Amino acid sequence: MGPDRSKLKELLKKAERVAVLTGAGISAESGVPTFRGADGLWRNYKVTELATPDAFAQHPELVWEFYNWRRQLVNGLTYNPAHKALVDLEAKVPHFTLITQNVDGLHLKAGSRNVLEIHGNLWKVRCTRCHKITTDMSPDMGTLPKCQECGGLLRPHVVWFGESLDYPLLHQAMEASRTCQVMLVIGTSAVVQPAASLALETKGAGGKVAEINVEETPNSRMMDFVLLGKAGEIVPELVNSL
Ligand code: BV8
Ligand code: ZN
Repeated sequence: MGPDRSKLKELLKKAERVAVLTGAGISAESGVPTFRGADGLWRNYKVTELATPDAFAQHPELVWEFYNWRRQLVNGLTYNPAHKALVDLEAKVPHFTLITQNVDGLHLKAGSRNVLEIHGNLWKVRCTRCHKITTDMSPDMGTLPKCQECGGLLRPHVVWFGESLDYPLLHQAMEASRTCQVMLVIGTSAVVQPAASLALETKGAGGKVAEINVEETPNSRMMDFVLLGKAGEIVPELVNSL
């Protein structure tokens, strides 16, 4: 284990408060395609244009096809050793917060408890008329699913580009970032805001930040530790040695 990792291990051992931020890269080894991996495209549609309120307003069937495709894909997959190791880390640290950009639900499936799904969850739907939020695990919701309560059109309960995050959740994520001694940033390209700025909150408050990724990102130069490699290998090795 290099000098960097042993120093990070010492910090994690002593830390009262730890925060973790994850992105699509932590689910890559489970078979969930990353956004960058697919060049940000689905059927030649840019995801940043498809996952928007405008696209849903104009083409709700197409947007539902996109989310049903992801439901069917994720439905057949499960968590990997990196997700599992974070469950173990949560048990070893007095105050632990897991902030995820992923909507695949694999952290909760692995058994993580204090999880902030700041971009929502693929398995939840919200009525566009009465705003009722329900969990529906069906791999295919059909083209234009309707609300059981009021018959209104349902939409995926995820945060689309151009939409604000749920404020109480974002506030919790900011608080956890500002008050932790160590933040692990795992498998994210650090492009999408405001998630990409959470590590800055930790640094600004005097905490240490460590990036775990198969490659460098725009945030690497501001990191205290950069551990290059697969999350499924590095995270279990780091946590099991604590
Ligand atoms: C908002 C849910 C108020 C839906 C998602 C400031 C500047 C510029 C733009 C903006 C700005 N502020 C706001 C914006 C606009 C926008 C934004 O950031 N745009 C980007 C494209 C520039 N932000 C918003 O719209 C946010 N809302 O700010 O509201 C507002 C509104 C308008 C204007 C101003 C303010 C809402 C953002 C949330 C959007 N919803 N998801 C869905 O999933 O369908 S974002 C979605 O994309 C994910 O949740 C995630 O956040 C992002 C993808 O990023 P990653 O998860 O990092 O995945 P990626 O594939 O990119 O990278 C994978 C990484 O893993 C890579 O680094 C790779 O090397 C690594 N990796 C791969 N394999 C492994 C690995 N690492 C380790 N191990 C491996 N095995
Ligand atoms: Zn309704």
